[in-house]
Amino acid sequence: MIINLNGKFVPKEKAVVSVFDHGLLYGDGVFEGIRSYNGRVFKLDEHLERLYTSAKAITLRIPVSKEKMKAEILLTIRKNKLKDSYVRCVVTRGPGDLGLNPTKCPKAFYFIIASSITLYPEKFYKVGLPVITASTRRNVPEAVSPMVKSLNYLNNILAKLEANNGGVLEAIMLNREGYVAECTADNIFIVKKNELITPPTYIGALEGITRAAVMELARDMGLKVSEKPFTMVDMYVADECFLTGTAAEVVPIIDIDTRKIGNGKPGPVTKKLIAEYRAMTRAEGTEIY
Ligand code: PXG
Repeated sequence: MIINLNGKFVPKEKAVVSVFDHGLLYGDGVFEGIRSYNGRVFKLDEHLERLYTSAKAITLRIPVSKEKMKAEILLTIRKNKLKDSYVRCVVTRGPGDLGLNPTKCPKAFYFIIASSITLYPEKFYKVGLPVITASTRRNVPEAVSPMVKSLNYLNNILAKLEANNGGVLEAIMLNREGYVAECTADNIFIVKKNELITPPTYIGALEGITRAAVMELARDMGLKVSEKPFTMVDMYVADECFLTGTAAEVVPIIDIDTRKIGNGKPGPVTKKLIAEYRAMTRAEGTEIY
C-alpha cells in the first residue's frame, strides 16, 4: 500500500506522522471518507467542497488548492492500482509545540490513504440491522458545528462503545433536547406513510453526502422528503428506518432498543433506495484512469 504523505508517495510502513502534530495532540484537523466504484470516484467534488468548508470553519489553511487535492486523490488511487476503493483524506493543523495554540503550527499537513473498507456484512443489507439508542448525547452544534467533519470523534466513539456493549453494530444518538440526531458515523432516516424524514442538520447531524443523494433519489421516486426534528417515539412507530453513509451506503434498521420497526423486516422504500443508490454509485463519478 502506497500512502500520499503531504504530496510524497511512501510505503505504508514509512507513512508516519509527527508526535507533535496537532491532529494527534488535539484532534485539530478535518477529514473526508470517500469511495470509488468500478474506476470512478463517487461525489468527489462534493467531498472536496465539504473538506475545504470544514477547514475554513476552523481557519485551517489547506496547503494545496482544491484542484491539486483532487489530482492527488486520483493519483493516490492510481498508485495503488485500485478501482473500488475507500479513500481517507486527512488534513491536520500540522506539527507545532506542546500547547494548543494553532498559530504555533506553521503549516497544515495532509495525507491520503487509498484502501478498501469492510462494510457491514452483506446479510444486514438483506435482513436489516438492530441498533440501540445511546445514552451519550451528540455534541451540541454551538460547541463544534456538525458542519465541520473534524478529527474529534470521541463523542461518536463513546456512543459506538455503547453499541458494542449492547451487542449491536450501531447506535443512534440524540441531541441535548432529546431529538434524534444521527448514528455514530451515518445519517438516519424514517419512512412514515409516503414521507421520508431526516433530522435537519441544526439538530446536530453532519450534512451527509449520501444523505443528499438519497433525498434526491427519494424525490425522483415521488416521495415527500422532509427535514424535520423527530423523537425516539417517532422512530419506534415509523414504517421503516435506515441509515446512510459513504462507507455503509443505505442500511435498513429493523430493531431499535429491542423494539421492532414496522414488521421487523426491511421495508419497500428502503429496499428500493438501496437498489437505486447502488445503481447511482455505479453510474456516475470522476474517472480515475
Ligand atoms: N454522520 C457522521 C458523524 C459521519 O462521520 C456521516 C454522518 C455520513 O456522511 P456521508 O457524507 O459519508 O454520507 C458521517 C460520515 C469511517 C467513516 O471511517 C466515517 C464517515 C464516512 C466514511 C467513513 O468511520 N463519516
